[in-house]
Amino acid sequence: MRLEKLYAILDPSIRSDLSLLTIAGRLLEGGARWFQYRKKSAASGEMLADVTTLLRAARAMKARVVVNDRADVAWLAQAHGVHVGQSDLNVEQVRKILGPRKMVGISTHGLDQALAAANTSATYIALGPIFPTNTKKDSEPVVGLEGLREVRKYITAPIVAIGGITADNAGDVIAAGADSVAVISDLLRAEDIAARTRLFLKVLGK
Ligand code: TZP
Ligand code: MG
Repeated sequence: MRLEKLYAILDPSIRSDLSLLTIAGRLLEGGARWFQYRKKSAASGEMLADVTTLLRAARAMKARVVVNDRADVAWLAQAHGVHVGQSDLNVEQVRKILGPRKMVGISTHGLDQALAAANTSATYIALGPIFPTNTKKDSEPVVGLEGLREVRKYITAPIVAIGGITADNAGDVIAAGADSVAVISDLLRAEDIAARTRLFLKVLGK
């Protein structure tokens, strides 16, 4: 499965002045075509409604939506996949629910976890935080570009780098071996989200 170079993480808590659909619309306008819905505080019913709305907008632009954590919500909404962390349902459990064709991604924080993930049917392996970030309060120690290079040596599966990635450092992250970059704050906090998205895609060579 070919992955987009930019993975926009839709965490609406970052931009409480804008609706989820407004944020998604601006990202789509800027050219983003791969999203993760991540709303830690939402009740299940709200998540399903959000993902359904998001999918309608995304599908019109041939964009994909992955749901953080929740295979039940992803299945009911017929989203494109699920992203799990180290303590969530594991990749094969999610795959049992979603089937072989959906995307299942997993967060890893270093070489050991990335190697373990490479032995699963994960569609992509997220690695991070690459740089310090304030967005995830309980984040693991920084992996760094050096850590990313090391993981790249051993892993052929697509690597999605995450954590502290900006339009300024995204080029270095790709040069260090990432296939894609996952971004929250540098996209969502931008005054002009569509313009920031365009800048990212330019830096990423898209
Ligand atoms: N996982 C590792 S770092 C992180 C997540 C969800 C947060 C990334 O956010 P930002 O704002 O792009 O640093
Ligand atoms: Mg999780």
